[in-house]
Amino acid sequence: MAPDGSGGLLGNDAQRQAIEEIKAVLGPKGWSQEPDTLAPLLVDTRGYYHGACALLARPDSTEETAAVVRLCNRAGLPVVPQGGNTSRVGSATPDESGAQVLLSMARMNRVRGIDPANYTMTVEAGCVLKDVQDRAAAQDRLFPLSLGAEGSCMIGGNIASNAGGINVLRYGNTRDLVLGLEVVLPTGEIWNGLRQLRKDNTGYDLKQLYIGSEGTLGVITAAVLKLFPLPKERATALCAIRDLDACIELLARAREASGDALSSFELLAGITLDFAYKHIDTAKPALDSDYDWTVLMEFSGLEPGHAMQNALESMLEGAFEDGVVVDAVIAQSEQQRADLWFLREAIVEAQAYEGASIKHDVSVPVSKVPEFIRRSNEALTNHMRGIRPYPFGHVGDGNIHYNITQPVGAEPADFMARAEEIHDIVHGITHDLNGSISAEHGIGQLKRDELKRYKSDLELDLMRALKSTLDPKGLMNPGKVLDT
Ligand code: 2HG
Ligand code: ZN
Repeated sequence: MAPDGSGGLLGNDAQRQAIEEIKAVLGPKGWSQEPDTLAPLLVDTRGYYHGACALLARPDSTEETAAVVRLCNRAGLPVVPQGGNTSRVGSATPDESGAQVLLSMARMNRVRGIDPANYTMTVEAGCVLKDVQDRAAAQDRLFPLSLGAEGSCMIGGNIASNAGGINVLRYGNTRDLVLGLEVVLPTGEIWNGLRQLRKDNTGYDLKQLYIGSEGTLGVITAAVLKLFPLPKERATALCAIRDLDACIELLARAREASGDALSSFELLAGITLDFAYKHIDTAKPALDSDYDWTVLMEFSGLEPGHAMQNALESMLEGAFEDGVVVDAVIAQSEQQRADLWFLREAIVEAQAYEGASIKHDVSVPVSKVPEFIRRSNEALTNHMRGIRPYPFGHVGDGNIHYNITQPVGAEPADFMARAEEIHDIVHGITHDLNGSISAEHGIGQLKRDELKRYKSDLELDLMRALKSTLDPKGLMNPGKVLDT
C-alpha cells in the first residue's frame, strides 16, 4: 500500500485523474482507500489470493456503477467486480499490481419488486442470497438457489459465477433461475435486459453470456429471478447405503417415489462424517454406526401434510428390503431436519482441522459417479501413501467435491506442492468420463490454466473472440477465466 493509501502503481496522470473523478461521483460513502476497510476484500475466502487496489468503489446505483466503469474505461483502469467475496476460485480478488479498481456491489442491495403472480422478483446485485430467499418466502414463493455461503454471498456474484448448490437437481443452476439482467458494459453503457418473460425467442440470448462470465464481460447490477411455489412439506433422511453403486440405484428410486419432488441428494463419504463428529462439537452422530457411504436426501412437496414423509418412508422400506439402504434416519421435526443439514455444512468446515486439502469441483454424468470415485480413489492411493480422499457433494446432479486431505503427519506445504500432479490425476479421470473440471465454482484464477488443457482450441478461440468483442480493451476482471 502506498503512503496515500492506494495501491500506488497507477500508470499515468489520466488514471490518477480518473480515480479522483470516481471519488467525486461517488461521494464520501462511495469509496475507500483505508487499509483496514480494504484488507478483508483483498483476500479470497480460502486465503489463496492476496491482491491490492487503487481504490475501492462502492456505488449505490446502476448509474453510479456506470459512471465508475465509464471513467475506468476512458483511463484504461481495470475493474474487478465483487459481491460477497465468497468465490472459491479467486474470481473477485484483484491482482497484486495495485492498479485495479475494486468495484463492490454491496450497497446495491434493494429488492426492486416482487410479482408473485408472475413468479418473479427483481433484485439488485448486492442483495445477500439469504435475504432474497426470505423476501420470496414472505410472498409464499421459493427462490431455490441454496448453498453454504448463502448468508453472505450476493446474488450478483451468484449470477456472475452461475452458482450451483444443493437444489440444482430439481430447479437447475443459477443460469436456469434468471429471466432478465441489467448489465453495465465495459464502456459504461447500461444494458437494460430486465425482462420478466419465460418465453423470449428474439435472437441470441445475451443474458446467458453474462451469467457465469465471472465479471469478465461486464458488471451485473440487477436481475429478474424466477420464483417457484413455496414447498409446504419437506421430508429429509440420512441413509447409509450398501456401496457406491447403491447411490445411483437409490437416486432413481427417490426420484420416482417422490413424483420427481426430490430436491436434494447429497453423497457423504464416511470419512467426512467422521471428521465432522471429531472436530465440530455441535455435530452429533445421526446414525448408530459408521458407514462408508451415506446419502442426505430431501423431498419437497407443495401440499401441507405428510405425503412426502410417507413416500420417503415407504421408498426407504423398499430400499432396505432390497439391500440398497442399510440404515436410515428420517427427520421427525424441523429441528431434526436442521441437524441433518448442519452435518452437511459441518463436513466442509471439518476438513480444515485435518491439515491441508486439495479440492476439486468436478461433474460427470450421474451414472458415472461411482466409477469416477472408485477410479480416483485407486489412482490416488497408489500415487501417494496415506492420502485421504474426502468425496462429498451434489451427486443428484453429478457434481462431486472430490477433496483430498493430506496424509497424517505430512507437512502441509509439502502436500500442497504436489497439488498439480493430483489435479492431473483427478481431472484426467474426469475428462476421460466426459466430465467437467469445474461444475459449480467457476474458473477464476485458480483453474484458468487448467481450463486450457481441457477445452478444445475451438472453444477457447470462441471464448476469446467473445471477450475481445465485448471487452476490447480487456479491462473487465482481467486474468480471470482467460489470460487476457
Ligand atoms: C459445498 O458444496 C461447497 O459445500 C464447497 O460447494 C465445497 O469446500 C468445498 O469443496
Ligand atoms: Zn458444492
